[in-house]
Amino acid sequence: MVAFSSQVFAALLAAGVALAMPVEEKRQDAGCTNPITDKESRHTLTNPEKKAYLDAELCLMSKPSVLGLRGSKTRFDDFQVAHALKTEIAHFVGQFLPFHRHFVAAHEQALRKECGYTGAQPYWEETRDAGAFSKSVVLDPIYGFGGNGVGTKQCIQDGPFANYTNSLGPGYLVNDHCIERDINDRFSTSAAKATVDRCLAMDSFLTFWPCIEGGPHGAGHGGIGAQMVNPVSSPGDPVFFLHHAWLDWLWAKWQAKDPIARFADVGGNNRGGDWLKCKANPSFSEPLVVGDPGNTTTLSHLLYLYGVIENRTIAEVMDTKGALCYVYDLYDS
Ligand SMILES: [Cu+2]
Repeated sequence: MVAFSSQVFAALLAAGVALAMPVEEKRQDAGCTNPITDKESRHTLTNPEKKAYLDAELCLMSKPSVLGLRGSKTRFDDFQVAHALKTEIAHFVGQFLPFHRHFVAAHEQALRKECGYTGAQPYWEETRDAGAFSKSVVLDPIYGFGGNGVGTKQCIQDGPFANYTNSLGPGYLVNDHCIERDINDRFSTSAAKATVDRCLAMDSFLTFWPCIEGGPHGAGHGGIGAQMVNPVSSPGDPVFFLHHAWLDWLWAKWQAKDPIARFADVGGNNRGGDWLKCKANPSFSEPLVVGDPGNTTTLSHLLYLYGVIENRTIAEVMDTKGALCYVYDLYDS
């Protein structure tokens, strides 16, 4: 198995084979009788709601790491490192969408339980900004994530996260650095309505998932650039979670077209026990019990998250109104 690198990722993007990631809003009672409704960040959230989310993220960044994973200094870093540890087994495989659904929900749950956040997970409907990420209100310096990186280090200069020091990245490096961006409006065109609609028209998970991972996923990563284009360390830029919540919203929209069939529709290649045994770096190994150690991803696959949150099977996250307990407004766009 060839390890990912930012160069490989950039090459894939250049070839139009972008990686995918999701976004959303959600949850919180055991029987899911009162799910949280996730909202579109750009148009639906009020400015005080946007600020509440950003403040909660700053809170996570101010808390010490509780997991002690490699290179992690803060609670925010815990998520970035867990994603790094998952990189090679959660991308370009059948668990891509389920894993990122679980991962974004875990981050939201930390905002709620550890930082008193009471809102929902915002998603960034990137179609509205396709080809013009540089002008998006999501990158507003007051009510957004701040703007582009500047200079040779590509450090963001404004917004709430301008002074945050990432301790991991690029890639697997343990290395203090700023949050970097290198916005590329051309790459962001993969978020265009025509591209998204083509994916939503697919009739099976085996065609829908690669379409999302290859087009819209790459739009957010390549369009924001720098930190975000690195498949390992991209969650070091907090906009990652709005990007992946959007992909999650798209998956939920696709599932809602035929819920009985699509809440059970998963598949694709898998990296199970045999592959994990071969991993060169034991510090990145997962337990060999992953639920489905074969070569095909099944509903039994365990979405192992290194203690960031309780592990779930894919079956448990297929319907957002299940264990994760959140819903979306699945409007047409
Ligand atoms: Cu990812």
